[in-house]
Amino acid sequence: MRCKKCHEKAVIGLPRHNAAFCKPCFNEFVHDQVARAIKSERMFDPKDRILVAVSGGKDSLALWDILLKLGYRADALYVDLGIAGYSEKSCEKVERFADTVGKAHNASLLIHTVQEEEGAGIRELADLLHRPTCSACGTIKRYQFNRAAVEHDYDVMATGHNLDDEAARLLGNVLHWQDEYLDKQSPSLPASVEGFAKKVKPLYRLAEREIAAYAVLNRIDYIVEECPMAKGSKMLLYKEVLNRLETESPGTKQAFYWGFLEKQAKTQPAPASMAEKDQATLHPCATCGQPTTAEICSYCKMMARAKASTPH
Ligand code: Q46
Ligand code: ZN
Repeated sequence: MRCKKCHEKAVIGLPRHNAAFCKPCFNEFVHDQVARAIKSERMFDPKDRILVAVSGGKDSLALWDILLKLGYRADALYVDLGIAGYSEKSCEKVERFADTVGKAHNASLLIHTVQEEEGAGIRELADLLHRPTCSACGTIKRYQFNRAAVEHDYDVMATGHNLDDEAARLLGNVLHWQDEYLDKQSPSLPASVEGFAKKVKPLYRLAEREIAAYAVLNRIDYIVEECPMAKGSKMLLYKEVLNRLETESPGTKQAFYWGFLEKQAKTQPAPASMAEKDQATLHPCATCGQPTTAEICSYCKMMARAKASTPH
C-alpha cells in the first residue's frame, strides 16, 4: 500500500476516501479536514480564544493537539467526575498532555472537580437523585463547560465529537424523531443569548478510527478505556450498527451525517431567526443567572434536590 500523495509506504488506508497515506501526509490530511471544518462552519478565527473540553480520551486530546499545531489559542477544561479507578487515570493523561504539548504552546488547563464543587462524586449524586449516572453527568458537564467558557471570557467552546459520534447521535434522533434535537444537531451552534457560549465540533469530518490513528502516530498518551458508565449505552449500539454498514459500504456514515447537514442548511431558518427564538424563550436562572427556559435551570434544580436528599 502506497501513500496517495507522495507514494512512500502508507501507514493507514482510508476506504471511504479511496486513499492511503504515509504519516506526514496523513497528519496533513487530518489538519486539513479540521481546517476545512473550521472554515466552512465559521467556527472561529485565529484571534479567538478557544476552550477545549477534554476528557483524557483520544478525541479531545487530539483536538487540543491539532488546534495548537494549527496555531490557535486553545486552552482546555477537564471535569473530574470522581469515578473511582477511572477519573484519576484520565486526569493524569490530561495533566501530562498539558505539561508537555500544552506548555510548549503556552496553553493552560482548567480543572473542575465535581466532588469539591457539587459535594459528591457523579455516582453518589446520581444515586441521591435516582437518575441514571449519564443523565446527571450530562447536566453537570454542559453547565460547567458553559459557565467556565463564559466566566473566563472564551469566544468559543470546542468538543471532540467526531463523525462516528455525530452519525450515531443522528441515528438516535431520527429513530425517535426528536425534532428539537435534530434542529440543534449542528457542528457549530452560535451563542444565541448572553450567558451561552458558542459551541463547535471541529472533528465532525473525521472518523473515530482516523482520530485513533492520529493519536497513536503522534504519540498522544490517552486513556484507552471508555468511561465505565458508558457500558450498554444506546450510543454504543448505534455506533456498532453504523460500523457494520460502513464495513459493507465505506462512506455510509459520511453520506448519512453530511447529507443531513446539507439538507439542514437548505431548510433550516436563518441563524438570526433561531437566535430570536432563543431570546424569546430563554431568561436568566433565578438562582445562578445562566440562561434557561424555566424559572430555575436544570443544574440548580438538580443540585437543590441532591442537597435535600443528602442524609444529615
Ligand atoms: S462521562 Fe459521563 Fe459519559 Fe461517563 S458518566 Fe456517562 S456521560 S459515560 S460521555
Ligand atoms: Zn441555575
